[in-house]
Amino acid sequence: MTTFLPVLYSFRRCPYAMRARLALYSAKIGHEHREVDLKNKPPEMLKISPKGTVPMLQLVDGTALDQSLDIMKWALKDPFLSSEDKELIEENDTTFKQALDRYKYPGRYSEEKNVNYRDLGEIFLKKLETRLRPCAGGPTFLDMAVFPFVRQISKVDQQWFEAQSYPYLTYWLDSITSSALFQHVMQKSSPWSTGDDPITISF
Ligand SMILES: N[C@@H](CCC(=O)N[C@@H](CS)C(=O)NCC(=O)O)C(=O)O
Repeated sequence: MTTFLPVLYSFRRCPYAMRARLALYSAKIGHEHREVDLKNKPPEMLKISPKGTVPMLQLVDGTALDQSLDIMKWALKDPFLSSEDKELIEENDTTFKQALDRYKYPGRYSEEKNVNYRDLGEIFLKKLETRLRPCAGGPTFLDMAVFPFVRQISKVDQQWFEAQSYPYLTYWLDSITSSALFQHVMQKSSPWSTGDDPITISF
């Protein structure tokens, strides 16, 4: 018998795809995983979502969700988000992400002279330090939405990050990084192409 499942087009290291996978796996939503080679995107994906970004979740009715936050909301059944959480996610996806990219890849973007992008990123980290705590019931929507990006900045220069005073943020990062959920989400797979055996994620 053929079972139809949503299909997730993903890229292991993409922080947007990571947050979508965290939500799908924590909500235990069975799906087919298709790893995408971003330099050679599958035509099946481009056909239903021509903008060609990952993550993209194709629902069983054919609808394409091509924004990571929409995938998270769908997986977590439109959870209530406080205005504070919404603002933090918005800041993560705009000013923090811009600073992160410019700090991580100096020279790749148009950068303003004399701007220290790591310092700019720290404005957000300082807010998170007062806000985030590991949650006994597993990561919250906010945790999953910002974690992949905070993890990235902590790894650009790990020695520097560890020398800063972010005790709560560090504890929060470690608790998610060492979780079974995160290990599951970060499993490796080869890029998918037409005709490959499906990789089914089931719970
Ligand atoms: N706003 C999108 C952004 C997704 C995005 O930019 N993903 C990157 C990979 S991390 C991508 O697919 N870029 C297209 C490419 O590299 O060709 C979302 O939240 O899902």
